Amino acid sequence: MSADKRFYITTPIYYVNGTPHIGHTYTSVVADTAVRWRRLKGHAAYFLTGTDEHGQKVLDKATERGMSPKDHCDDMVVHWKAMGTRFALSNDHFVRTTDPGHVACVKAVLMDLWERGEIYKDSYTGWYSTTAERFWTEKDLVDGKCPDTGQPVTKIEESNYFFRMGSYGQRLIDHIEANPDFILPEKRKNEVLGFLRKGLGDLCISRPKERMAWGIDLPFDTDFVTYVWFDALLNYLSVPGYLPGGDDDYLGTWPADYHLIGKDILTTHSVYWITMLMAMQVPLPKHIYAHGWWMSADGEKMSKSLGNAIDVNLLADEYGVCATRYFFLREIALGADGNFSYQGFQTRYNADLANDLGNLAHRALSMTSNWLGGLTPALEAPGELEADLRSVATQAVRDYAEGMDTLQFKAALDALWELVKAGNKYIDTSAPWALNKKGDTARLATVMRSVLELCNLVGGLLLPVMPAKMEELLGRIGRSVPQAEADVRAVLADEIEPMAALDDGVTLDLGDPLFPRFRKLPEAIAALFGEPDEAPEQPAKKAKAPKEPPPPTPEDAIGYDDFAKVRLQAGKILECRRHPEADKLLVVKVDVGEPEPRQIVAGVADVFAPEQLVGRTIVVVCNLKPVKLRGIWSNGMLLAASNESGVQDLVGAVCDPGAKVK
Ligand code: ME8
Repeated sequence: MSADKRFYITTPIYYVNGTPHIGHTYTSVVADTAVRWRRLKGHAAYFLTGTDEHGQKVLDKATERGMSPKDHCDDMVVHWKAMGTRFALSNDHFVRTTDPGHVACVKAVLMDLWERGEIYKDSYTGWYSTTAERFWTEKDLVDGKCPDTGQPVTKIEESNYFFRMGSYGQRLIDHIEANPDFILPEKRKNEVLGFLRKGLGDLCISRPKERMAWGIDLPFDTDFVTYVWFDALLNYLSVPGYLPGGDDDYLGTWPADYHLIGKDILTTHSVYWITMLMAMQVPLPKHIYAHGWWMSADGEKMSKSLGNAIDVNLLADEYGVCATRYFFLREIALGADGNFSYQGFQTRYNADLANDLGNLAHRALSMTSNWLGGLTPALEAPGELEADLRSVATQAVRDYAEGMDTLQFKAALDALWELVKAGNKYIDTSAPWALNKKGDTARLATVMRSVLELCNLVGGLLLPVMPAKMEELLGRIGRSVPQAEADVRAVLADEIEPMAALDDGVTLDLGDPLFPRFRKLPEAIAALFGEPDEAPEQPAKKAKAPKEPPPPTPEDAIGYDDFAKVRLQAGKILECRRHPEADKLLVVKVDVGEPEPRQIVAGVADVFAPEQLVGRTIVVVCNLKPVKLRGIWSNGMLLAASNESGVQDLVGAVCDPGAKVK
């Protein structure tokens, strides 16, 4: 396989001092989608994940549980492997840093660097942070505490071994500057450059056993164990089979295309790891991609102690694994932070999966079953509408592929959803129900065939994102996964046009809707808050268009020009608190796509507690004159749905803040 068809992606290896949470699942799902996409394209793609089992944090947890560190790790690793099974992770290997092969590699690297003078012994006085597992100098401390974790530090004087990291500072700066996409996104690159330009010191890579003995012995001094990061980072090379002085077999996989990490571990990867590789004289990885953090709906860091942690297994139980994977990838661009709310999750689920994609599939299957005997019809009379749909598909495939290749999953899915929406619009415009009534079977067959082709194309393209659900969709239209993958490859290689893959006369399987709509939060989730229902769904639109007579004009009718004066925009609620002077009012901060959020005072405190609104995307009247309401400025108005008994819900939107509502 040529080098440009090889792909190697890694996740961080996770500490086994706790069980997996939303952040870990997120990183892993992102990496899994990237690797599945490469495999779909026919590349030899390798995906590595695993657990980081040495060091102080893990030792502390084992001690707390009254277990030996290894027994503790063996017990905890089960949860991490279970996350993989649950979320359909297709990793080629699961590494544990206690694996003998990994330990042997770490020792060999240390010995080689020691023999070549890259490691030296020195005595050192510094402030040690147990929580960050590193030393700080006096000037690094913030109010006498660890600048990273805010926890107390202890002054320690001891002999240790150091890696000559500082001698690679300039080379690292040069490399980053010469390779602008080495550290992504760009703002992370700038952070690393800023850090490096302050001057780079050497790295303490040992811990005396008398202080912390849970780690890999230094091969040249067994009174010490290896610093956990020096050990852990090497997993990316120990698994491909790297050994200093050995043959170059590991180059079948290495260099990694992407080290996918959270922004919290940028320095260890882009500085420690890269300078280690420079000293080891090993080629550097192609990209380090730091993604953002999932925060709670009100923008707090999630933690079990704050009670705002999200149980991803609950999401998977209630909405499905595939929907959870889809949400992660579509909701935020890779690199950005995201605020998680269950309501926001469900809104996206209903809009994108139940409505857009689910409807497309259900309409294709049910109309073909009802009117064409449930067999894939022939493309009998293609015309302009089909040509238009095909050109939308061509563009969407191009944009989707570009996004998937570069880990821009949100952009990729945005592009594909243009096609899904175009497919639904095509059905509306073609009106197959009218064709059926007229007995125009040739046109009806053409329309249904086109929509089924679209389902095949979209289903194949989405396999990396929602593997099980898309397999189900493809099965319904009589297509196997390998067939759909071959179709995608043929389209990407311009061997066939999009939407020209299916065979005539294949039996379809209607089945239940793929993504059933949720009218209210599932009970198990609502129970977390004691929470309200979603706004009731509008009755389904009748398929049949109304007959001609003009609708009655309301007495208070306005022309379009008047309506156009009202500037309606989508807005995301960032903060919400009670008005200090009025029981019925809430003070809301809304992102409407402007540089600063707007403050709006809204009379909905009877219906909503402030925390229920944070994270929701709503419709805002943006050109109302600001007014002061009980002493607080209100700059705009939220649209709410009401009946005689008062406000029922806010009018929601599923789009980015700032989008015009017309
Ligand atoms: O740092 N949002 O392990 P770790 C998004 N063992 N991602 C999050 C997150 C959040 N709220 N919280 C955690 C370690 N993550 C080391 C790594 S690698 C050689 C050693 C994800 O268990 C994110 O990917 O603390 C982050 O980098 C990783 O979990 C940290 O996992």
